Amino acid sequence: MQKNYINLDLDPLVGGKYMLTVFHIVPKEGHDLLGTASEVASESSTGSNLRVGTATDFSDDLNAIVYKIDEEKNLAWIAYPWRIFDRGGNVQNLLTFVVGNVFGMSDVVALKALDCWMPKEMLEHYDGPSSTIQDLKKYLNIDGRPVLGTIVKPKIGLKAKEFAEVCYQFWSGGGDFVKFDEPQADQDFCPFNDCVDEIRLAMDRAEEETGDTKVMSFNISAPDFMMMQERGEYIKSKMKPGSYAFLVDGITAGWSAVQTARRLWPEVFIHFHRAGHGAFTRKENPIGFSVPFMTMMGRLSGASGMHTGTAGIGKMSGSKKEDITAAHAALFPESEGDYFKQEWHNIKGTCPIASGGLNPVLLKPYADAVGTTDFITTMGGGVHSHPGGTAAGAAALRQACTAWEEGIKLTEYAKDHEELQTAIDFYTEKVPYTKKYLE
Ligand code: CAP
Ligand code: MG
Repeated sequence: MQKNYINLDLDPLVGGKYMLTVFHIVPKEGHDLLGTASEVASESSTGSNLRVGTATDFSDDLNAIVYKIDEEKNLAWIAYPWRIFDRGGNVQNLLTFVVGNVFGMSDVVALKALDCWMPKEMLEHYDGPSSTIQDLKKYLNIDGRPVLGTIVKPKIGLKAKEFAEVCYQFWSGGGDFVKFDEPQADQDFCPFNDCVDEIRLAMDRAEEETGDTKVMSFNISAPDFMMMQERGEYIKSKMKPGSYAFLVDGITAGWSAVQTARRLWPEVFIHFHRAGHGAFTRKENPIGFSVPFMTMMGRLSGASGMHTGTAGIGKMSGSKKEDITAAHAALFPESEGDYFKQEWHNIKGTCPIASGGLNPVLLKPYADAVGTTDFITTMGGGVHSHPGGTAAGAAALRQACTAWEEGIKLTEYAKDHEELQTAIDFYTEKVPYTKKYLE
């Protein structure tokens, strides 16, 4: 028990001094919750496992403080003087404190950051998004509906011309937005610059034929930030302004990669892919952080859009409640978590990106669940496996969206929209979880 890290009478809102967090904590056998929480607070702020003689009154005032516990639910509320975090809006440093070493502590058998709250005084030091879903929709001339996207599949293995052809097919079928899959980068069989060049040709062709603007989300994640910058600048040199987004694998490339992209290119939509997040967020994992907590950090880091799951509808794990909480934490000016209500003040919204085992039949259930049209959906298998091919898959997606916008039952609307009818027949058979959503 480290008493210097406990104050159950603390007013956590005093003077906007603290970032507030709530953790699920299960102490190891024979340890109590309050004592263990104080060890977590110590290790994640100023302390160690022993009181050091070198501590000063000033350093003690920077201690994280356990200010509330719930022994029934194994919850502990910890207040962090946000002044301890690296100046200049560094999300990586914040995470190194709050969800860093503590994950390795032998005192705990479970430790998960569930929610957080940040005062206005703190938020003013962080970037948040610059380019937003509103900018993207303005470029795409979209109003009142989500951005309809796909991921080039197979996940890897297409040559540059083949890759671009998939983009062309989706765009020509009526799709708005294509993304690189999360590991697509600069492979020898699909050199990055060649891929960019071919995609520009494919986009010009699709725009010419459809009369619509299109967007490509290029994965610029790279072995170092210099190369990431090189890739981004090459795209800028070849693509029309507004026609591209930069995808960053925010967990594997890192939070600073996201912030670097946000700061190098404030005019570009920064697409935060969260591949790897399951190691922290899955409910089976006792150590980590929740999807809403992670998403709030993504918004703080300046992501314009971030994958937030499919609200229990698609192929990935993730509960409806948690994914919708995360989507709202990303987007809304005021979001309600399980433990805190966050006002985002100067921080613009990050749009939810719904992806993972979706197909045109599943657009409506997600759109109804998330309660906004300011989201992007990306369907890979659910478009490129369409019996009519990618363009037909895109057409089915557009038709499903129109049906939803006009409040027409999908099966009704499909009667005179053959790509959608084919999609319904195909996906209800091939993707069992689809059937229960069919109206
Ligand atoms: C989806 C996807 C996305 C995941 C990401 C994939 O493809 O491209 O990366 O959905 O998951 O590689 O699986 P499909 P999340 O549409 O073919 O499933 O959005 O949950 O981070
Ligand atoms: Mg993917």
